Amino acid sequence: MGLTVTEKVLSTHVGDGKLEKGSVIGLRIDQCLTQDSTGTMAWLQFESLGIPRVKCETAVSYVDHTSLSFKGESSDDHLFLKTSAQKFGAFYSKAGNGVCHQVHYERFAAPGKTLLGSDSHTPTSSSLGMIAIGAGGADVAVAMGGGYFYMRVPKVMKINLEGFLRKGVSAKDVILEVLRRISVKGGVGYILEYTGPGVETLSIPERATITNMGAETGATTSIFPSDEITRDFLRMQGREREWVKLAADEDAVYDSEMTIDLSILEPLVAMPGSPDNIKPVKEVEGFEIQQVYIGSCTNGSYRDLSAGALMLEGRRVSKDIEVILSPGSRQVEQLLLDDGSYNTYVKAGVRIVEPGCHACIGMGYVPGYGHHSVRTVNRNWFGRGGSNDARLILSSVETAIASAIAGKLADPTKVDFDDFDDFYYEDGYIVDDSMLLPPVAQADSAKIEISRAPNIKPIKPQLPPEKILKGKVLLKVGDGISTDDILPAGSLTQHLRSNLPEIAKYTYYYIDKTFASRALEANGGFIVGGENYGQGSSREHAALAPWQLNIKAVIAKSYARIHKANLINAGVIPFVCKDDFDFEDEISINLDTLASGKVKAQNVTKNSEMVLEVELGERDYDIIMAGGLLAYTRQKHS
Ligand code: MIC
Ligand code: SF4
Repeated sequence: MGLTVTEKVLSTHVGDGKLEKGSVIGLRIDQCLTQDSTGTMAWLQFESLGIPRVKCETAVSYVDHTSLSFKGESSDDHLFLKTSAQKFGAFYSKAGNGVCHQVHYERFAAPGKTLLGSDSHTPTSSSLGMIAIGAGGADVAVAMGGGYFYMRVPKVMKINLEGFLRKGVSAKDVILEVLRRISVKGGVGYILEYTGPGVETLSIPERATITNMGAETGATTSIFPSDEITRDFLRMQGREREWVKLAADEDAVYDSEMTIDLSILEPLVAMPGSPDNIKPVKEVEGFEIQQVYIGSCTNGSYRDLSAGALMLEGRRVSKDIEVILSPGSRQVEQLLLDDGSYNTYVKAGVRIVEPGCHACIGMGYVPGYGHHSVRTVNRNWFGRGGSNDARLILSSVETAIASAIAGKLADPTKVDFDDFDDFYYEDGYIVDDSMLLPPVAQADSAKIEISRAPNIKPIKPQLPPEKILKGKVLLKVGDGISTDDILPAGSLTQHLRSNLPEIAKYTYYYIDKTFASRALEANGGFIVGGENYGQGSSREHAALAPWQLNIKAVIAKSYARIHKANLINAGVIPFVCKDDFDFEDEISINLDTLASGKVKAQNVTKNSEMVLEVELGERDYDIIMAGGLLAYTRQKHS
């Protein structure tokens, strides 16, 4: 039986367990990435493991989410990250060098390798035929220390691409079409593997847009084969020697399958509220907007931004709205400067900000009350753009630029513009790694002192759970709660990512401002949730903050993969129960039978009994019983 690309990469990296669908494996990780808002926790956790130097082939610590340092605490975080990278043997990508995923696929991603990153959009690098997975900081810390990454072997969904994209329709429309078909839950438990004749019509940046936003389907990751296009891209980055060919065998077997005919795709947008709230642009054409934001790890590439400049050639953006551009990386910025695209943007009236996450994570350019912003980013939950009252519409760069010109939602297929042609194809891209500091040699790293400003607080000890968990339902929420709902991002909290006691005060801030103080007062209790609890960002703060507030367990209908792992790593038990609990119900849960995956619980208020389930592997159970991943890892190595 032939193999999929997924199986080919996984099979060369299984260190523990058997590569069988549904069973738990320990995966060897070649590369790790962290970024500033999850990275401080990841590096604090790495440090507490007591390992003197990273053991994976390559570790990179990026600064991108807080690169503009709205608060001094962020500058302190950057220095902590820089000195930690120097102490422990990692690369350090300075503020302004770009968004982690864009820089990583330009400078490090390599076919056939594995990458674990403390950011949910880590799959961006899978565009080059690697298995790149997003995880919580604790898992990344363990992988940096040479430990395996444990996961259940996912199923593989074949996405067969046929035909080629028409002008004005782009890779973003492909992933929006996938989301339209399978929703924000449809990828859970899967790796999405792209194949078919349409693959060779897509450049690496286009593939990266697709694997980036595959995260929004809940998939473990997405992957493209490694072909001549991959080789060309690596050659243009001066890294051709890292190329290997990877393709699925003719008789490879997939668990499910869909076909997308690129030729008949039309421009799509995700209307406010969820990345799967998809509408064809032609149905919402003329919709009033106040802002357009172009950039992010989804659409910040040279291909996208230079295509945007071609559309703006000889035109101006509407004077009724604001239009902002942020390139994905310093390399993209240099290419746009070099080929004259930057000039076009400035002349057209576009405001430009350095490469980074910015508006995507609510750090600046926060829209006003009820304002609509068309963005080329990947997420549009309420609250995501830094305000609960802003309304975000997700689109391709082409749709965003057409809308910027019109001053309202507009169809890019109606704009006449020149075809994108990669100006750098023959000679290669401008490669300047001067903002990417290489690891310090081991002999010198011993002298480096990690810089720790007062805002950087150590993590409190993880303690084993009591035999019986008692407390009240302190919060009851519905389906699709995202980690942005649990712990909002943006300027409200971004500077507090290294200070759990402080950031925990913002837990469920937009949903119930009293939650954090009530939890602290009650010395813990439970959260009751619905389906796909914890979808979205890998932010482990969304698990660590409730833990900091002494929440002992969550009882939900189902969980998103990364958040469930983060809860276990924090020692908070992710129970599943279809029964309903009411706010303030007093609950008592007996953990005696936890290892069996079923425990008895009493609803003391309603005088009823029920069974709570929890899907835990053997290692997960041991982690919970130790009080969390760090306590477990330390116990194991002592
Ligand atoms: C996001 O896009 O939600 C983030 C911000 O990049 C997060 C990480 C974080 O919370 O810092 C992610 O995607 O994991
Ligand atoms: Fe940054 Fe936005 Fe990408 Fe997250 S999704 S890494 S915030 S650009």
